[in-house]
Amino acid sequence: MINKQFEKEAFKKSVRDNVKFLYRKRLEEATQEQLFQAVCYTVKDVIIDNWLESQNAFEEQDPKIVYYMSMEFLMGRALGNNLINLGAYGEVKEALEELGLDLNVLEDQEPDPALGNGGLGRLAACFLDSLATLGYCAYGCGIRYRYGMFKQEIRDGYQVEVPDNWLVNGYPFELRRPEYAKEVHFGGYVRVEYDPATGQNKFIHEGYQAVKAIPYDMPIVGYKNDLVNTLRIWDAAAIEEFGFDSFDKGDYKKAVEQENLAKDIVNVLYPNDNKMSGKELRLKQQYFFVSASIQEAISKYKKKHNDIRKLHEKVVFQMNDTHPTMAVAELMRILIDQEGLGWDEAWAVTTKCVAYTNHTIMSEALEKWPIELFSRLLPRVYQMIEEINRRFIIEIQNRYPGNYEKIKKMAIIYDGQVKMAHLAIAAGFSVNGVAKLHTEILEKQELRDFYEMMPEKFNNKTNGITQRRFLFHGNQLLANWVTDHIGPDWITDLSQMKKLAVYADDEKALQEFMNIKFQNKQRLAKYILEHNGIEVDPHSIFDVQVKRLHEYKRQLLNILHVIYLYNQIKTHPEMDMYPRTFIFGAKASAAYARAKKIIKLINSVADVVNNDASINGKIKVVFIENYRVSNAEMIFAAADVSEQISTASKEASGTGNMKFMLNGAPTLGTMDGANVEIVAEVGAENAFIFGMSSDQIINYENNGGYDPDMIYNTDPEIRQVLMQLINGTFSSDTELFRDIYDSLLNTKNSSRPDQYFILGDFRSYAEAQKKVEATYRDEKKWAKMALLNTAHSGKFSSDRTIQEYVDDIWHLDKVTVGTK
Ligand code: GL9
Repeated sequence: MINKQFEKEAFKKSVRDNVKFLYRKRLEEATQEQLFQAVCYTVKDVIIDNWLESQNAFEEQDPKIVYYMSMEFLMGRALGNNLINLGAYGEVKEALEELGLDLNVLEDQEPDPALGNGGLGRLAACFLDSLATLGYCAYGCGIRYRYGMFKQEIRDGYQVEVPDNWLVNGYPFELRRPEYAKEVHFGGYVRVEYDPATGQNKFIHEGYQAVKAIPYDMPIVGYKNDLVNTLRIWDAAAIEEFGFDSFDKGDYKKAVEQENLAKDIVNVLYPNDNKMSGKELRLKQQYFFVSASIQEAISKYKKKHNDIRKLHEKVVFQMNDTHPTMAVAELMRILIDQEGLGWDEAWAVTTKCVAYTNHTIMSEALEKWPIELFSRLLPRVYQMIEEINRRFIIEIQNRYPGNYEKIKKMAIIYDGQVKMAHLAIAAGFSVNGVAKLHTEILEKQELRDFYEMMPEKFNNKTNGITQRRFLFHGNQLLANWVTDHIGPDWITDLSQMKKLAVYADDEKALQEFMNIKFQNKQRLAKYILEHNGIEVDPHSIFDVQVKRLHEYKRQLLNILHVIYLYNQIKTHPEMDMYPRTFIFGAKASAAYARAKKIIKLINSVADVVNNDASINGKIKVVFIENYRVSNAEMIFAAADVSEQISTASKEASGTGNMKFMLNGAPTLGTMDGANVEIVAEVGAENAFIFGMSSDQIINYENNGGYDPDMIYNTDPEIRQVLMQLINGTFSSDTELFRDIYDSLLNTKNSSRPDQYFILGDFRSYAEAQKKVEATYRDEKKWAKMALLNTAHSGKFSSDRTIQEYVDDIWHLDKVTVGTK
């Protein structure tokens, strides 16, 4: 570490001083939480120097900047990650030990900044890490939710949502930047005024409610390159002195309204996964951060450049899903109303500045806003969209004369709704999916008409993950082992991992590899005992499914299979089954009743199975409470089997699958999302693949013909499992799981029986599970498979993904900070 602050003695003194000045205490008197804060402030001092230097470098080198616009950034804890990226983790750990402090305990004091739901938000966080590490200038743009993702408690087997007040003790790494505050306007009306000077109409937005957007900056530390980028998340406040027009002065009621509006906007993250909420407040949140971020990007640009027509040479906005896609219209509004460009000029700039990433084909996730709501809340922005739509329809007509079907399918405004994806595609210069299969499905199915009309916009960027958090930090034993064998280059070049393949038949290496896995399993077992009160055997197979709870991810298939295995042991007590621990972790959206019922089912099955002495502990079921980034790091490290069992075509990519692979857990999965590419990298012989293909699924969906009742009627073992949902086996209330039962069959209550093909894939899944067990019994074979998964995970670094975005979409310039 080059920074003098990390000289051990200076570091120790700084920690002591911080404890003294922040809390008026001596080190020995401080609580762990206070010590955590003190250490963070010391680390922040180091970061601040690099942060300032990075700003200087950006000033001097004037690189093109990407603004990654996202409603969600699921950052995970910062302390450990910052130390790793500063290259100071070991030294700080040592210095703290000399002070009698344990870095791990301090790290555990940090709340997870959970400003995201799952994969989409975590992807944004991995991207920021890679952008800084690769030396690009990037801003994450988002919202500083007062309450992030709820904390999940399990009470009596049910999920209970508890508010996540992550800011109670203050968050040490953030910086408030009131000097960069912006105003954002809602409601009101647009007055048209003829301007005789130009002979043009002017559009004046009046009678609006104004909110002040105040940015908070979080440092994004690049790996050992002294570069520090910024995650800029916006807080909302009422307008006090500035911007209040005289008409409003002294209007108490209005002042209170504005106060409340501000509080509401940033109050809470919507806990939805792959589903749009359709709430007015959500639309406000979107516009709030989009408008503030674009204003900021433009004012930054104008400090150095005077021709707004060349904005695209220095600025690109990446829209993370449809959530920020009103950026298209907001940029048009600013360019026209504030910068004075004509429509065509503004359009030429906008369409070179904005790019869109699609993250799902789930139709309930596609954002469509009623025009009534949209035009009332954002009247001027809505006018922009109307005009974009009018011109887009002309284009469609020119291209497909007389084909009104095309207009119906592609228009931005249709049936009284604004279709955000259509807006993004019409204006964006790039549209990308997040895995090969996903992009193909977009092109052939979901966005087919758009692809046919503008194929040049479409491209794939297979997701990735940062190895700095998900191996170096989360699995330090394996990280050190890898470095001992192939050197440290993998930390910034994951393709190096393939060098491990030479150890695939080296017994000593395999033993060490599995021994590390065992130690990680012990660590997780300890966590499970402490947090769930369940004792699990680290010698058993740790079979893990952790991800959001959603029907398409099919946790239900997994738990039904557990019931099936349980039945087998009960009917064949002599059966030789390798002990297995089925580990689940998942939050369900607070309003998703069936998903929450599946959590209850998992816990009810756990109750019965874990307490049945007659099965000799052969099966244990554990539902880990409050699955989040911090415990995820530990869980991936400890997994033997990675469950990636979504209905083919539904999981756009998945990123957990990559984290398991990196940590040496073979995939048990369907040919869905990035699983397809994982199998291509590691080889089919090193994964357990089952189930219908996405073509088969899509074919059933388009043509019917799938009949779960047929399976129910002809397969007595499956029938027995389903009957147990409603015959009191897992609950004395026989109605408790009726809805789940009904959802799988053609009953009077189900509109789309088994729409996720759980029964259809059941047998094939059970077969694959059998193969898992047989393979695991062959220790050497398993070890080799596990090691080869790590060895072939190189493609799935977000460093690779980001470099592809840079090469194909963003065209950023590398920045050097200091001498690095
Ligand atoms: C998601 C997809 O469902 C995942 O398959 C994908 O890996 C990620 C990142 O591209 O995006 N889209 C989406 O809405 N979510 C995803 O995880 N949901 C959440 O983030 C909760």
